[in-house]
Amino acid sequence: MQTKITTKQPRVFSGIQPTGDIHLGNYLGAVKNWVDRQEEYENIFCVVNSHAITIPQNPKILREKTFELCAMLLACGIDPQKSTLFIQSEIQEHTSLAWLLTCITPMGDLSRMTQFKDKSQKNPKSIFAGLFNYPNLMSADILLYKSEFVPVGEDQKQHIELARDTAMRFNRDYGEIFVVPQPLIQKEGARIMGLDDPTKKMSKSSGDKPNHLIALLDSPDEIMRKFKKATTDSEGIIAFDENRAGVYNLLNIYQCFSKESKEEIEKFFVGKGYGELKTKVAEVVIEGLRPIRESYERLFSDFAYLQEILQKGSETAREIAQKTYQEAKEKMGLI
Ligand code: AQP
Repeated sequence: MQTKITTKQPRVFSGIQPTGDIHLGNYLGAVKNWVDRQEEYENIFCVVNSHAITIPQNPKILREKTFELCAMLLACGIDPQKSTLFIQSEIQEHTSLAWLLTCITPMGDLSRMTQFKDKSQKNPKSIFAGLFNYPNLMSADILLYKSEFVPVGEDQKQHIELARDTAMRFNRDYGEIFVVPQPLIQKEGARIMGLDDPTKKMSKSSGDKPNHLIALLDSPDEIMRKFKKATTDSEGIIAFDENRAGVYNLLNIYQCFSKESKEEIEKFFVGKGYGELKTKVAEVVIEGLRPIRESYERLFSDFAYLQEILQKGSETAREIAQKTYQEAKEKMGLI
């Protein structure tokens, strides 16, 4: 039997790393869904800076990016009246619980994680144990809050499956305390691909390639320029065909912003060329991101307000996290 918690609404937890510039993939795959569904859930969102250091970071930049990302989440529409927002390293129970979970997670399970394989290939000279153990920290993030749902992009599905296995293993071997979480993955936007190479997911860590990603703070001119350079194909037909990754990715992005059906979109583009497709996609993205860019400037300049929200967020989160960690620690026989 799964542990149930009695709140009015089901609880969601999700996080995002301050590893670079938040991009369209992060927004459409995760953050937009957090924002749009705030009314339905009890929401806990976290800037996961302890995850960021699984790849070497410049400490000064990491600090700046952490606060920038907090401001960006508010600019995207995270409402502090409806959601708890905090910075992961402010709550030590995340790393403490991660250790307990590390002690019950088979090495074989961790070595199957595709993110570990991808990221270690990208950084072959700096593969540290933290990167290997990343999924246990993520399980701790989720399980600490007894979250029922975890809204993420498709790339995180495997990690959530691991968190589920870990929760079930702990509950079976030490006693029922954890809720077994479920991923919440939207169909549209779940996997936004790089504009330069639509066979690879859009990723912050590929942000050094000039036309790979659209950052939420890119200027309208930059957005237009990057879309105009997006890789397509030579077929010349504008249709939702998953086998034609470049055009499919552009249409997918268009749909996320325009909210029209696939049929309406295909009808609209009948007889039009790729040049017009790219311009139209860029236009809906520019308009969709405009309010975010404007709010961000305002929010980032009010550091006292930002700190107040994060302080309150930490207090709320800490109360829940301490209680769960204490339960887990006792179950495992730690003094
Ligand atoms: N391309 C994507 N399409 C849809 N969703 C995506 N997400 C990431 N990339 C895409 C979702 O964004 C949320 C936050 O991700 P993260 O920052 O915690 O880590 P990540 O998944 O590793 O994202 P990046 O951009 O690829 O960062 P780096 O390069 O630093 O690893 C998650 O819900 C994720 O699914």
